[in-house]
Amino acid sequence: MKFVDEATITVQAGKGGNGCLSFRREKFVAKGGPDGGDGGDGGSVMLRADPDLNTLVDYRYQRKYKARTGEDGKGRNCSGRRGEDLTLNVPVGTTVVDRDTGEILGDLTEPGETLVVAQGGFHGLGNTRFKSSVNRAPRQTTEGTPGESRDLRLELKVLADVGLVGMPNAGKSTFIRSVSAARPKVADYPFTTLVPNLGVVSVEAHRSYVVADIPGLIEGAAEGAGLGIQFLRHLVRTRLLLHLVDLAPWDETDPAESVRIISGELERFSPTLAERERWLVINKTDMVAPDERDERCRKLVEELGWEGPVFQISAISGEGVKELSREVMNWLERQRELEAEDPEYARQEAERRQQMDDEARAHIQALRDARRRDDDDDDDDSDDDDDGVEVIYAP
Ligand SMILES: Nc1nc2c(ncn2[C@@H]2O[C@H](COP(=O)(O)OP(=O)(O)OP(=O)(O)O)[C@@H](O)[C@H]2O)c(=O)[nH]1
Ligand SMILES: [Mg+2]
Repeated sequence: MKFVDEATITVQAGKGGNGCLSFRREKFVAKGGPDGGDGGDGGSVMLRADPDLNTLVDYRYQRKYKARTGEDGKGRNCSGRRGEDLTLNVPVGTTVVDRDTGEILGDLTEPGETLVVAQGGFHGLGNTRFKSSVNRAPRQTTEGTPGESRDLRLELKVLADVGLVGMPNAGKSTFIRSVSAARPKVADYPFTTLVPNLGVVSVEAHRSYVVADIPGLIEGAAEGAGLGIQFLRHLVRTRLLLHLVDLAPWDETDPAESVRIISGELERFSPTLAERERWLVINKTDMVAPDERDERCRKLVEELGWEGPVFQISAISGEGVKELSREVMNWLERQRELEAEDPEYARQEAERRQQMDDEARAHIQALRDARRRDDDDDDDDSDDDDDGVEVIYAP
């Protein structure tokens, strides 16, 4: 299934049914009273987080969604039937943004969670409702109100505790294969991984965490080079980043330099993300003679002035992998405890996440705008993205 982490759709709720104007007509009853029923409410459009979905691909093909209109009221005081709601299933981890206002309408992070994204119209009243002692034959009714309509952007961010970052070929996918049952492709060329992969790492029974392997980053990624940085947004929900670096790259590039490049890209993408807990994981230690390993790693750490935790592993042989995995588990558990025990800490953490999310969204939007400006230079009739919506730029 194609992994798609962004889609734009239009949702339109149903209009409310109109109230009915009607009078009772019966044999031998000269003036029957009013009997016009109310209309039915219009159907709403809702989104529901479905744990069995992991892509927004369906929303790339169909973009317009409409809920049913409420039925008009009828005579004999019959109310119209309400319009059926339309429920759209989206993957857990989908954020819903109103494209016109930029407002975040909601974040569907729990399986089964639902969110009304377009409220159905309210029903109109039939003339029965207007009967009073002074007006026994009211001719008044009201119309159903229109349903809400919205342009939405759906953004999927995978839910993982740990994110892997690093240059292409650093061994991120090999690492996730060695710690979990996930089987992403591994190859000796850059950009093997094109979409995020998730792996569940079981440290022991009932102790597990989720790790996300995202495509490699290169210098200039924050400005769109390589596969760009839109994948970085998947990291904003993680708590811990593992920064993988190849200790002995075949092209003899300097490992310290590649660590710095990635740090720079993270910083440009989201300063808050760059400040998150990040551990240096020096990979491919098997490529260096045992008596040189420690010394080369020490030099690397010293050159970087790295102050956080450092691990040496060989993702391919599995050396050091279990130890790292256990440390990750312990750290995550401590973190969860802290959040559970200290409401102030939990509040700050939520704030940091929000900050990362805002920075990520602003950065991606800026890139999108820049791309659009480039397109406009080439072609004056160009549309917004590829969804056929015409954009009018404010002067
Ligand atoms: N010798 C050795 N080779 C490794 C190790 N880890 C990964 N490799 C090799 O390095 C190459 C790249 O590994 P991947 O896991 O695909 O790297 P990646 O970081 O996922 O790369 P992208 O998906 O392109 O970003 C493959 O040929 C792996 O077999 C290791 O610990 N030792
Ligand atoms: Mg990979």
